[in-house]
Amino acid sequence: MRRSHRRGRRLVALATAVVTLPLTATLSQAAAAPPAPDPAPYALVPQPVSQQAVAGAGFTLTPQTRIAVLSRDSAAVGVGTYLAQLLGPATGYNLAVVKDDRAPKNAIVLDPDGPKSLGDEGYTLTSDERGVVVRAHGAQGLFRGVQTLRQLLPAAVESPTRQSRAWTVSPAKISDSPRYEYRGVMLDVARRFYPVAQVKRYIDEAAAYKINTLHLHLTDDQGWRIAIEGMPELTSIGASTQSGFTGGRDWYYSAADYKEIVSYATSRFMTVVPEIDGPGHTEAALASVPGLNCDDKAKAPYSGFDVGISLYCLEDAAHIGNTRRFLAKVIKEVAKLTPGPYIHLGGDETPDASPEEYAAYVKAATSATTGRDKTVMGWHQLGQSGVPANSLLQYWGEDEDRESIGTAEETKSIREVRQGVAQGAKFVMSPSDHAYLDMKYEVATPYGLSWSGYVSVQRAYEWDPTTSTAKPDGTGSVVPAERIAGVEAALWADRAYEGSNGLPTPDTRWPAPQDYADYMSFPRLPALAEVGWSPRSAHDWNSFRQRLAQQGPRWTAAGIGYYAAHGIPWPGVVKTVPGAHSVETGGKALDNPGGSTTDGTAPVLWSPNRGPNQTWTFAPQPDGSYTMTNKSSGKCAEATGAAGGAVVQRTCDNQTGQRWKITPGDNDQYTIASAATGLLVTAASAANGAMVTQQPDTGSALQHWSID
Ligand code: TNX
Repeated sequence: MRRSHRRGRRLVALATAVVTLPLTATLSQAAAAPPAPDPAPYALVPQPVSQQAVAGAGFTLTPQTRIAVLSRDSAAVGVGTYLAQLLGPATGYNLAVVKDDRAPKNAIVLDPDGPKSLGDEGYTLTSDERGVVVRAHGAQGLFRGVQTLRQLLPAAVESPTRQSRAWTVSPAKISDSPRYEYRGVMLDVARRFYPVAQVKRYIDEAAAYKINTLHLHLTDDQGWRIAIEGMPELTSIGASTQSGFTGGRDWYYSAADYKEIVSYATSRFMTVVPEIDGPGHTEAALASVPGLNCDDKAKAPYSGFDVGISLYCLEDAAHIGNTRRFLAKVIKEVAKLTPGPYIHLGGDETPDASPEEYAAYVKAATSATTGRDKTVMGWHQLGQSGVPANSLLQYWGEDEDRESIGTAEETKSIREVRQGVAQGAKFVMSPSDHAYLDMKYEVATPYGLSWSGYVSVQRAYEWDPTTSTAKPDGTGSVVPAERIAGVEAALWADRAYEGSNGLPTPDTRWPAPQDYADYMSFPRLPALAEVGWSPRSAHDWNSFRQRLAQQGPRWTAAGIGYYAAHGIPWPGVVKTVPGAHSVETGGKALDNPGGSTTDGTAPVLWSPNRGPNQTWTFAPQPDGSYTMTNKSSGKCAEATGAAGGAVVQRTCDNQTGQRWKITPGDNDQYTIASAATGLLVTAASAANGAMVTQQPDTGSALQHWSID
């Protein structure tokens, strides 16, 4: 990775003579700078625990290359077959998978009899001219290692059609294992129904980044998506709606469909966690089963966009009994179809439930679950009522909750987490302001919501499970580190339509669920996958963005409609300083507060959203400097006074006080110096609201800005 940084800087420095500054090197420009010897020309996501340089050319596949599985174990042989199928379309090779071959030559060797110390998912991978060896303790570790092997091949290997080129595996020596055992992604198939084929495709996309759990949000107000024996209304009525759609006939998974999803997931070493949400988010059940309502009348099927609107009737013993019998039947059937250990019981957003009603639900749902030998999973709200000690709670609070920790006014979320911890529960971290894939990336994102802020790729990456329930300074975690089972990205689908800054109109465009999923998940799902897999010590945004950029061509080859987010040096994309940009340091953007149009207003730092008040147009001046005009105000950034003077906005006058010299540095970042004072634009801190002044060059990171 080091090389590409250096290469970028060199080229940018050369280019300062001309007015157009490339922010990233293009492939043709790269040829101009002779590359230094490169220990790791490949870019892996998630970053492995360790990788060593290996000299030499790497292993080139031929049609005769064999996939040699050093075992007769059917699961291990299955990984071999999977690998052959993965490599087949693009290479055009029909690679032979051989069992128990003891002296393989010209082979990719898969050895499932590696040391137990590798754990269930760890592996080692060595590749050189002679071949490739992936070693693990069992088939699952081989499967994870094969995902790494994929990324050592050219991006074109992901193409579904034959590409004629050499297929060389980069030389490498890798040793790897996950940080967390639970690395999940949730699909909201209740608000938008994903046909089986689209779920399978998503499983493959997620497995490529070593995600090992698929949480299916099967029921919500807008739809019930799983057939339950003996209750045909749940699907004939409850599955006839989606958010924004009515009149469906087959918007649910039959038992056979669900089994097909589960077995496909199993073949990708992924556990399916089915969620039956309650006691809220139950309008579809209430529309199907009259006795779940207090007036014993079925509700009308719901296709709207609200949350927190529904509740099972838990007011009296008779209705509690109805709910209990209903849940017992549903959970029995779901447990029967689910080989994985968990049933997710929801528990979120029940504004109208009294503590007694909520507790009645939790009691009914948890006893139905443990009665079928399944482990209870649920949103962290379940902590407010008695849950079994081995329960797994999913935390979805945000940075604001962290600010309340240890104060007299801890938020409800933090109090519920404390209760869950006291009961012995473990936790999966899905902080909504980092891990919710339905949050918009930025103001202009066509789908999604922003109630938890904008979740840029950097925000999806820059967090840590051990501090998601800690104070802002990282101390005092409410969940002890040993109770953290892992992380989960959640792709809700409330607003899976274009133009979702408002509610849909007759002209609204509805993307196929898979297009929505691709766009919202890539590149953020790989960011979250790295948070869950890679050691904390490997966590580094600059390294990640360089490696992530190299995944882009893989997604293009695979037909994944990803969002080419700003801030990532996608290969072949040339960025220039002239034009409109977000100007960022410390993960925060230069922001004209409230889009002020007043002369003298000082921009501050704020969470990036790429809205007009965070958009600055750089216009080149004859002396090589730039003016910076804010898009919301049309005013120019101006230096006031000497050292320590604020940067303010003022009506553009084209004087030197409004001209800025842009100088490239490391990591595609720049210093911005006043042409009048020579001082650098400097942020006081990386906090929201931090002042921005001019200061002498101190080398501080808060004097280095990305202009993207
Ligand atoms: C909150 S967070 C929900 C979902 C919505 C989501 C939209 C949580 C457990 N529930 O019902 O789909 O926000 O972002």
